[in-house]
This record gives sequence, C-alpha cells and structure tokens, in this order.
Amino acid sequence: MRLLVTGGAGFIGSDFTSMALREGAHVTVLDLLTYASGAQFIEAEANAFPGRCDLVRGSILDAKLVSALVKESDAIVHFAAESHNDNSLQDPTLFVHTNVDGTAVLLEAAREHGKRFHHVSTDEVYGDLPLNAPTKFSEHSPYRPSSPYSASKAAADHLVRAWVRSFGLNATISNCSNNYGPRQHVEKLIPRAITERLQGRRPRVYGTGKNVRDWIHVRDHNRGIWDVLLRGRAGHTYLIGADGEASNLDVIRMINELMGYPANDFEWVQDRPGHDLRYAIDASKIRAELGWKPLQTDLREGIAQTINWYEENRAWWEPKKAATEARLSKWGY
Ligand code: NAD
Ligand code: TDX
Repeated sequence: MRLLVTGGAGFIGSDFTSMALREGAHVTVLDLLTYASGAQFIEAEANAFPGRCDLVRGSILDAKLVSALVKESDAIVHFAAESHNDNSLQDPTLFVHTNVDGTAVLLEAAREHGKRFHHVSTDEVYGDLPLNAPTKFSEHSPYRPSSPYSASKAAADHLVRAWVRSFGLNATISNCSNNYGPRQHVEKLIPRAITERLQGRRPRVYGTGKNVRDWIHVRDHNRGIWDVLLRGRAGHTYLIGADGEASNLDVIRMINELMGYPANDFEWVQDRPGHDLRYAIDASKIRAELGWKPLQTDLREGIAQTINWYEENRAWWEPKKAATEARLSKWGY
C-alpha cells in the first residue's frame, strides 16, 4: 500500500509513519516542516527503509503538488494542521488557511483521482463537558467548538462529510483525545512541563488547573487510525480514546513526582480565554466494530517513558525551547 501522509513530520504523523513502515507500507510524507516538525525523524526512517519512505517538503495548500502526490498513492492519511490552541488565539486566520483550505485541497485531489481518504481530527470539535459528570463524547455529540483551532478542525470535518455525501468519496474520520508521547512539541502541556524541569524551572498551570483532558498514548491513537484505514466503514466517524481522564493538576503533580520534585512545585499562570473544561471519549464504537483497544493504559508509566525520551533527545527540543517560552510568556503563560 502506498500512503500519502500529510503532516508526517509532526508529532502524531511521524509516529504513524514509523508504524506504517513497520506494517509494510510505502510512505510519502508531505510536510511543510513548520516549527512543530522534526524532519530528522523521517530522514532516519528513510535510511532504515530504503526505497519505502520519501519526504516531500511542501504545503497541502499547493494544489498542483498535492494532485501529483495523490495520483501516485493508494490512500491519503491527513494529519497536517496547525495544532496549538494558544497559537490559534493569536493568529486565527493561519488556522483557517491550513486546516480548512488545506483539507479542501486534499479532498479535491482525492476526488479527482478516486482515492481513499482518512481525516485525522480531534475531540475538541465537540466543545467541552461539565466537570465531574458521567457524560462523554460519542459519534453522535453535536459540534460545538470553542477556539479558532477547534472551529477550524470542525469545519474540516464538515468538508469531509460533505465530500462523502455529495461526491461519494471513500473517506473516514477519526476524532481523538489528547495525545502524549515522544516528539510532541514543547508548547504542549506534558512536554512543556517535562522540559521546564529539565532546564531547572517549574511547570506552569493555567487557571485553576482543574480542567480535565482524556490522555492517550500516541501509538494507541495511531493503531486506531490504522484499523479505521484498513477496516473502517466508508463515510463513518470513529472516536478514539483510552479512558485516560486526568486533571491538569494531576498531570503536573505526576511529572513533578516522577522527576524527583515535590508534587506541588509549580507556578500558577493566567487562564486561556475560552478554555475548555473537560474532554472525555466514549470509544465503544471502534472497540466493538474494529476490536481496537489501547495497550498503554497506565498514564504514569507512559509519562515516565516520555520523560526518558525528552532526557535523551535534547538535541531535538532544546533549539525549539527558548523561542517557545518567549512566545508563551509574552502571552501571559
Ligand atoms: P503537530 O503540530 O505536531 O504537527 C503538524 C504537522 O503538520 C507539522 O509537521 C507541520 O510541519 C505540518 N504542517 C503544518 N502546516 C502544513 C501545511 N500547510 N502543509 C503541510 N504540512 C503542514 O500536530 P500533531 O499534534 O501531530 O497533530 C496532528 C493531527 O492530529 C492534527 O490534525 C491535529 O488536529 C490532530 N489531533 C491532535 C491531537 C493531539 O493531542 N496532539 C489530538 C487529536 C487530533
Ligand atoms: O503550560 C501549560 N499549562 C497548562 O496548564 C500548557 C501548555 C497547557 N496547560 C493546560 C491547557 C489545557 O487545559 O493543559 C491542557 C492541555 O493543553 P495543550 O497541551 O495546549 O492541549 P489542548 O489545548 O488540550 O489541545 C490538545 O489536545 C487536542 C492538542 O494541542 C490539540 O492539537 C488536540 O486536538
């Protein structure tokens, strides 16, 4: 199978590329190599799998390039996006261009060449849930995005659904909860806290710290995408989550303890405007229909492994760290 993986040099896309190569696929990564990417991860895979892994530097907004690459592929797995909520509050139109217009360009190419399309989306399209309630998101939850990021992802989901309904495109969507693991950019909660500790500073907690995220290891997410790609029903949406709910305070305290610091050794900073309270996924559909289940269900153990990865891969994240902290501190975080 020849896969075109957009955003394949990013956090989740690069892990998917590693997994797909080991499953025997041929992978062409299309990535603009923005601040969030790690080209070296794909270059290393290209060396490990000669002739089966290519990296093309370019934008999903480049319709001519996209059409040529889609034509050569059996299926498209679409990860490329601007992915950070805080950035979307500063430059929302970039998120509309990349996440909405970029998805439209890919859908048109998939339609032109009659190719299978999988769209990687987020649970944030469903807005947020009350704290301490049994409710979770399901495939039937109404779209109710809060930030320019989640609104742009919701818009992209709607485009995919429209291309299925109007043009019969063979497409699927997966909406996943918060991922953690190796190669995540240091602007996100878990890698930011770990790398603050590694540089001798204290992690920052936004607002009250009571916001809950439903954590899943990146490889479990990608195993779910793989199952949907191979065996998902055309036109269907699958929610992916590992029942990993934890408050931001729980996560920061866990990182502090694992790294040998007192649990409450952190700093409070201002809250994010429009900050979603709680995300939680009901993954019954993908579990029942495709037999998927998460393998890394111990969040503490998964975070401990992630800490090791950041300790061992300073050369990747250290050059990104100073600029990220300067940006976040300018915004009050
Ligand atoms: P990321 O920011 O780490 O990676 C995004 C990648 O897209 C980068 O390599 C970047 O260079 C590339 N990119 C950006 N603009 C591009 C363009 N115009 N053309 C080509 N490539 C471009 O993001 P991530 O966390 O790996 O997220 C990947 C996907 O998964 C996104 O669609 C995101 O919405 C979705 N998602 C993320 C999470 C999460 O917890 N991180 C959860 C659910 C869904
Ligand atoms: O330093 C921090 N302190 C803090 O308390 C940072 C960076 C974040 N936070 C809070 C804000 C959120 O409540 O932690 C939580 C997680 O924040 P992010 O890592 O920015 O993730 P989130 O906004 O939940 O969105 C993530 O999950 C869904 C990804 O960035 C999205 O791409 C994905 O769609």
